[in-house]
Amino acid sequence: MVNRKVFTLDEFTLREMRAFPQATGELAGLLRDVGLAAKRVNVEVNKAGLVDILGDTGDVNVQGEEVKKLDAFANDQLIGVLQHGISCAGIASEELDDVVIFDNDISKSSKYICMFDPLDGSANIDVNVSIGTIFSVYRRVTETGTSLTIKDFLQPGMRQVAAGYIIYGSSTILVYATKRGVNGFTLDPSIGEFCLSHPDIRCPQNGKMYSVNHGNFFQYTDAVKKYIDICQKKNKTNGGPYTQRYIGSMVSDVHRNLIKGGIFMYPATDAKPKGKLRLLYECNPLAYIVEVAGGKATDGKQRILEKQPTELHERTPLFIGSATMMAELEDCLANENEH
Ligand code: AHM
Ligand code: MG
Repeated sequence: MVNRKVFTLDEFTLREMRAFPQATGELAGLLRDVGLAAKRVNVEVNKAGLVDILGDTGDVNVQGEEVKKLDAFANDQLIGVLQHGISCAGIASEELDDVVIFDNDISKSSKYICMFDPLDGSANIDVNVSIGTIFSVYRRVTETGTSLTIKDFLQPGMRQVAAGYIIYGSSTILVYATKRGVNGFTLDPSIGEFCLSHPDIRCPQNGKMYSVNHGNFFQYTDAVKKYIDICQKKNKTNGGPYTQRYIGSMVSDVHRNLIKGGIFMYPATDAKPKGKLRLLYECNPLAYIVEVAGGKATDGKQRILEKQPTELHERTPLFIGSATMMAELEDCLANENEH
């Protein structure tokens, strides 16, 4: 039997690069670096439950290394590969208060910056539920060769050059988008390569799943409650009632909805009037991916990708998913926004 050709992540990004004769390969290099960090994180995530069995509960493991929490480990891996790569001038992370500007000549002359949530859904680590890494790539706005400034990081999401995520789940998948499309690569553990498994992902226009934290229901606005009510009822046009799915790892909920069709919501609540999720490294990258795939993402009033960030760690309400479901939601929110 002749095996069909399977593209690895590297092959695929290099092939894509050929479409741009002026491309330098820096973006392909950056994606390869993120893929490398993801493989290392994957190894640690897969043995997360073994720490107790092996007795590594103290601060130092059997190799004499400090035992790190997985989110801190993921953060260090990403910074390590990007800092020592040739494509990234600096990073921002959910784990760090401030940006990290790479202060070596190669990094300074790189044209990209990267922002990430190293381990989204980290409350799920201890209970074997899927978690993920989310990342976002921008071209810097300051001159290459100079030091980055905060301006390089506070760019609206529509300026993203690429965005992606990795889910450490029943299998490990890396999905990334550029303006040319969204593609998914499943890790083949036998060869340690991400292989193209989901070419040209399109988000179904409609879906039957909605994802929201129902525990917060009484803190939502009337318009959001009204939409949830629609989700739970049968009506002629939508084929409802929809199915409720909420993992508590947004990256996994959004991935499922991207493949099967659906909507994910993290609205403002009384306790969190700006919502919970972070604009720069959670909402923007997922909004970019979902929009390139044909879906939509808003904060209830404005397109997520058009929001001008003012702070590195700012939060925003998020509504994201299949275009028809988003239109149905926007109908409910329209009245509220008029008042
Ligand atoms: P994290 O980055 O600290 O993991 O927080 C983000 C997560 C999302 O993945 C998830 O959708 C949400 O928080 C769940 O929050 P809640 O328990 O309030 O519903
Ligand atoms: Mg997160």
